Amino acid sequence: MEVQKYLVKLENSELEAIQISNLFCEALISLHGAQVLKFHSKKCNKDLLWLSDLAKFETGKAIRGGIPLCFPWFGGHPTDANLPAHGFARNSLWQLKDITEDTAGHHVLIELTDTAATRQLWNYAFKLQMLIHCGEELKLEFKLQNLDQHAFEFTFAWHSYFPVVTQHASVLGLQDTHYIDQLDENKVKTQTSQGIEFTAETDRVYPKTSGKFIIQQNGENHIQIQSTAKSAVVWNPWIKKAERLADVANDAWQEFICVETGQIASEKVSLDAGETVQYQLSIATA
Ligand code: TA6
Repeated sequence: MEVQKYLVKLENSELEAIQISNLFCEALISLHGAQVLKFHSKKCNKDLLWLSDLAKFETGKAIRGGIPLCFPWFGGHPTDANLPAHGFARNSLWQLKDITEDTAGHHVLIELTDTAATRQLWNYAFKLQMLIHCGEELKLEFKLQNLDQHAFEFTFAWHSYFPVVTQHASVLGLQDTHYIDQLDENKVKTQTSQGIEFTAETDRVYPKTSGKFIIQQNGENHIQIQSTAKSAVVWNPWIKKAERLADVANDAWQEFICVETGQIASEKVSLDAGETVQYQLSIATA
């Protein structure tokens, strides 16, 4: 595996990333967090991911944009508020294991295994692999092995940021599902409308969904999302929360929405010792 030619340094940072360019796409993948930061589809000359202009590339800190991985818990830790929001995977340095190229594009394998640092936060032995396919579509595979003597439970999400004009965007595919409104005392509500439009801060966890969604822009199909994971989250910070986020420009709330997919809330996963579980996500122009 000859990988040096793909490695670049992130802007104003010592952190390394993998730069991919092929017939189908340009992509940038940070080894910190195994995070796809950029994906440009050449077929329709479109960026499929949003990355904040104020994103910081610092060890141990989450990068704002692209596809951060929330693992082994989504949101705040269920019992200890001192632990990092969304777990430690997105704040950890992963190991590059392989980069292959074929007629379908490039395939990048990155791995995270337990360390003394992760065991301080979550005391289990595991191997987590992310296989990232950069071709006509962007495909991610999450493969988790329980290497511990004990079963463990986890929640996770690909916390994907998509470029839109927020006030003219809508999300299709969640009609008639239930969601937890994280901005209204976690009340459980029903998604009655066909599309989700954005007129204020929006932060909804949908535990059980089809895993198939379309982001529309001005009523036209823009990006399609398909996941084998059951849960979804729809988030936009809107004006006030964006002002409180140091790595989001004050007016940048209108540049993106998050449509996240994973296993969250009632859909948390229990994995027996020695067992393996996999999930897939694909993102493409609609
Ligand atoms: O996307 C849902 C969410 O849990 C929101 O509540 C908001 O906190 C967002 O994630 C971003 O979290 P972060 O820790 O990346 O700032």
